[in-house]
Amino acid sequence: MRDINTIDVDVVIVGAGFAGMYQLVQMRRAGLSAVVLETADDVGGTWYWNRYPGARCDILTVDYSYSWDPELEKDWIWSERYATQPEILRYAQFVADKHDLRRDIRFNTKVTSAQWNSDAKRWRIHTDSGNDVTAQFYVMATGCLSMPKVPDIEGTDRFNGEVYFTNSWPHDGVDFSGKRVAVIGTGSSGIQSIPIIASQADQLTVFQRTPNFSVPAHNGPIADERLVAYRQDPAAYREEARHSGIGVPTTPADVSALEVSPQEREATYEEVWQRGELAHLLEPYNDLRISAESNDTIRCFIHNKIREIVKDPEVAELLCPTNHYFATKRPCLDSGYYATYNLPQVRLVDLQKQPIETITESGINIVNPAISAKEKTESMAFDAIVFATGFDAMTGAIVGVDITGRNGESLRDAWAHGPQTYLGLMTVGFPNLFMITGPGSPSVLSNMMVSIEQHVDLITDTIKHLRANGVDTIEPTELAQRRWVQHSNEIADLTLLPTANSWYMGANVPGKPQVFLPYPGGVGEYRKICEEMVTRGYLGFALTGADGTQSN
Ligand code: NA7
Repeated sequence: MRDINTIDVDVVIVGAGFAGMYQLVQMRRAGLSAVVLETADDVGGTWYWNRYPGARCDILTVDYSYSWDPELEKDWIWSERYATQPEILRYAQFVADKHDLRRDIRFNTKVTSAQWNSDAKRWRIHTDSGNDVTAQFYVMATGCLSMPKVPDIEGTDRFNGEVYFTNSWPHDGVDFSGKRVAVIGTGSSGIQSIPIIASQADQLTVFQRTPNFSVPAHNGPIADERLVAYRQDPAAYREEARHSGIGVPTTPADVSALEVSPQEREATYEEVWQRGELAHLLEPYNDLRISAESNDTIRCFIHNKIREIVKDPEVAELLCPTNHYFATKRPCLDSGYYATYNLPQVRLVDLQKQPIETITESGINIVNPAISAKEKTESMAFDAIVFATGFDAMTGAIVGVDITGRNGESLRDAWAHGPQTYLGLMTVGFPNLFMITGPGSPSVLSNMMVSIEQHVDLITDTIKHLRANGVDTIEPTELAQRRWVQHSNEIADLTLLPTANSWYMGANVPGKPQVFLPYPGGVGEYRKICEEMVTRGYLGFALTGADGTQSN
C-alpha cells in the first residue's frame, strides 16, 4: 500500500488558472497558509489546455487582465486587441514568476475526492499523487469551461487516424498540410480554428449541428481611444468595468431597437459589426436581450452579413442561425470564419439534415439521401478528426471531484436536479467550500477576469472576517439558497436566454438537468448584492463558532 503524506494548511485551492493564482496571492496577503493543487504541469488553466490553432480571447485583452497589481498594468503590454493563447499563457507565467507563485502550487496533481470532517471541522482532499491535504477552507477554482464534454457520437473510439480535441491540444502543435481533416463542432473553438485548419489541409469538412452567430474580430493593434481611456487612469477604467453589465466599460442604451428607423438601426449595427467587440453587440438597444422582435433585427442583420460573405447561397443559408436568438448562445468572434466556406477545399455538412451515422475506422458515415435512392449512407475518409465539441459547462469540473459534505451527502446527489447555490459562491451542506465563478454567479456571462477578482476578494474578506471573529464554519441557509436560485431564474425568465438549447442551460450534455446556470443580472448588480450581504452581517449565511454557537 502506498504511503499517504498529508499536509495541513489553512486553505486548499484547486486549480492554477487565473482564479486559483489570484486566490493564492490573496491568501498569502491575508497571512494564511495555502496550497494550490493543479492537474497540469504549469499555471494557466484554460489557456494551458486550449492550444488549438487560432485560440484567442474573445474579450479585448486590455479588459481581460488582472487589476490587482498596479505594476502589472505597466509591465505587461498586450500586442493585439485579442491576444493569442500563447501570449495569454505567457502572461499567466509572467505573473506566476513575478509573485513566486509556483512554490505553493503542486503540479501534476489531480484532486479525486474531498470529504468534510464535521468533528475536525476540516476538509480532507485526496489526490492521485498519493498526497492528501487537510484544510479549514476549500476553494474550487476549477473554471467554468474546463471539463471536456465526452463526444456523444457513435463510433468515436473506432477511428484509426489522428484524433484531436480542441480542449487538450498537443503542446507541439499539429500540421494538417496534405491531410483530409474533419472538424466536428462550430462553437467558439471550431469557429476560431476552422480558418487556420482550412489554410493548411488538403480537404476540410466541417460538421455543423447548430450554426452560431459570429462577428469579425478585426484583430490588430489596440484601438487608440481604448488605450487612452485605460492608460489615463487604469484604476478608474477598472472600476467602471466592475460596475458594468458584463465587466467591460460600456454605455447602456435607453432606446428600444423598435423605436428607431430601419435605416438608423442598420447604420448602428454596421458600426458595431465594424467595431468587432462582443461586449458592444447588445449595447445599442435596451431590449435586444428581452424582446424577440427587437432581437430579430440584429439576427437579420447578421444573416445578411453571412449572405454577403458566403458566395454559395445554399451554404450561406446553412450558416445562418435561425433556431436561436442572437446571444442566447454565446456568440463568437472570428478571423475569416464565414469566408472560409468560399474555399474550394472546404465542405460544410449540416447535421440537422445529414446526421452522423457513425465514425468508422477510416472516417465518418453520414445519412445523405442524395447519394442514391437505395444507398443513403455517404462514407467520408479522413486522416484526422478534430473534436471541437465543448464542455460540461459550469458544473462539470466541480462535480467531477467526488465531494462529500456534512452528513455524508455527496455534491453530485445534492445537485442531481441542477446546481443549488447561494450567490454562486457556496452550497448548503458543504461548509467552508467556496466556488469561484460557480453556477449562480455571473461568470460566463461576463468578462471572467472581473468576476474572478470579485469572487476572490469576497472569499478572502469572508475568511478574514471568520478568523477575526472566532467563527469556524460558514454555510448558506436553505432559505437564502432557495431564494437565490429563484431570483436568478426569475431574471433569466425575463430574457430570451432560456429559449436556446445552450450550454448556459446544460442542454449540450445528454442527461444534464436543464436549468439556467449563470446569474443573468449583470456583474454590477451582483457586486451590489454581495456588498449588501456583507454589510448586513453575512446575510443568508449560518456562521458557527468554536463553541457551536450560531449567528444569522
Ligand atoms: P461550444 O461552444 O459548446 O461548442 C461546441 C460545438 O460542438 C457546438 O457547435 C455543438 O453543437 C457541437 N457539438 C457538441 N456535441 C456534438 C455532437 N455530438 N455532434 C455534433 N456537434 C456537436 O464549445 P467551444 O469549445 O467551441 O467553446 C466554449 C467556450 O469557450 C466559448 O463559448 C468561449 O467562451 C470560449 P450544438 O451547438 O450543441 O448543437
